[in-house]
Formats: sequence, C-alpha cells, structure tokens
Amino acid sequence: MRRENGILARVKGVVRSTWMIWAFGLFIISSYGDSPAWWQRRGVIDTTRQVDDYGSINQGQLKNLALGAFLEWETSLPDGAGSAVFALIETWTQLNDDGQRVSKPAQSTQDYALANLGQLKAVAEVFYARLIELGVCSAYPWQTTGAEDYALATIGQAKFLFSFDLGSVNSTNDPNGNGIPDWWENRYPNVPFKLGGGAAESVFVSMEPSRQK
Ligand SMILES: [Ca+2]
Repeated sequence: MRRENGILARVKGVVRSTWMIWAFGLFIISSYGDSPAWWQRRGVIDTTRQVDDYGSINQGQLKNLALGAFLEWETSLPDGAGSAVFALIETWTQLNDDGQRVSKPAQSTQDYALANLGQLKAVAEVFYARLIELGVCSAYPWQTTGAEDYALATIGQAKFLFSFDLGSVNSTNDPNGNGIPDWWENRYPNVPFKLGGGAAESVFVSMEPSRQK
C-alpha cells in the first residue's frame, strides 16, 4: 500500500516534524457550522450529490478544496493568499492557456488515491498558518494527542478544516459592531473590507471615514 502519494507526500515532508505526533483525535463531524459561501462560489462542493461526510476523501478532492480556498483568498485579501499557500498550490497545479489553474499532468494520476489524516493536515496547516498570521484565529484546529496520521481522512474532516470564512462577521470578531472583523481592521487598516470573491462591487463594505486605527 502506498501511504504517501505524489505531491502530498512532498508537502508533508516539509511540515514541522512535531506534526508527526499530532493527530485529530475525535472530530465531531457536525461541529462545523454553515457552509461558507466560498465553497459554492469556488465549486468545491457538489450540491447536487448526497452528503457523505463519513466517506473517504481522495487526493483530487482535497486538492480541489485547497485550490478553491487559494483562489478565494487571492481575490479576497489585499496581499493574496500568501507565499506559502501559493507555493503549495503551485506544486500540483499550473495555469492553462485560459489563465485557469488545472492539475499538472504528472499530479493528476494520484487524484483518485485516498488521502490520510497526515496528508490532510499537511495541506490544512499551510492555510492555518496564514489564518494565524492574519489574526483570524490563534491556533491550529486539531489536537496534539494520538497518532492517527495514517488513518484515512473523511470528507467531513476536510470540510471541517476548510470551513473557515474570511467574510464572516459576528459579535466575537467584530466587537465594535462596525461590520468589519477586528483582524481585518488590524491587518488592513486602510483597505475597505471585501467580503467573498469580489465578483461585484456590492461585496465591499466601506469603513467609516472617522474610524481610528
Ligand atoms: Ca470591527
């Protein structure tokens, strides 16, 4: 059995060694909230199919989920998805003549191989490092006990890890209630808050001119 396939194995090779002893512990599949809008916007979730959160996720699905998050961040964040996320996506995708990101031919042969938890975490870690850098969250969303990295990852676990939503505004991340999360106000004090994919001007919410840093 080939436990580590293609690029995911290489990705895993570069994550911190401490990861090797980390594991998910018990994920409660239903613990993620509403599906973030970008899932549908980026086509990472097929809404026409039966939900199968306990089914195994394959590497192609995982890569598609990560690609969707990358594309969303590239258009949502003033400084894009960040160099580490970009490097990750570049390892298995390339731009085609139409400017769309597609799988590199050498990588697509692995897409139907099932992903294990170690591979899922290796991909998610890159995104969470960016979220932590941005101040969106302060820690990685997995436990440090157990050793289940070779267990197969489920679709529900992948959805849980990729349920982050930069456009989310609530009383916790926006205590002053001005419609702009604190992390954005701190990170991009002079940039209008841009929700979602930027497909229309209506996604912009301007800051109050009198707002202080
Ligand atoms: Ca605010």
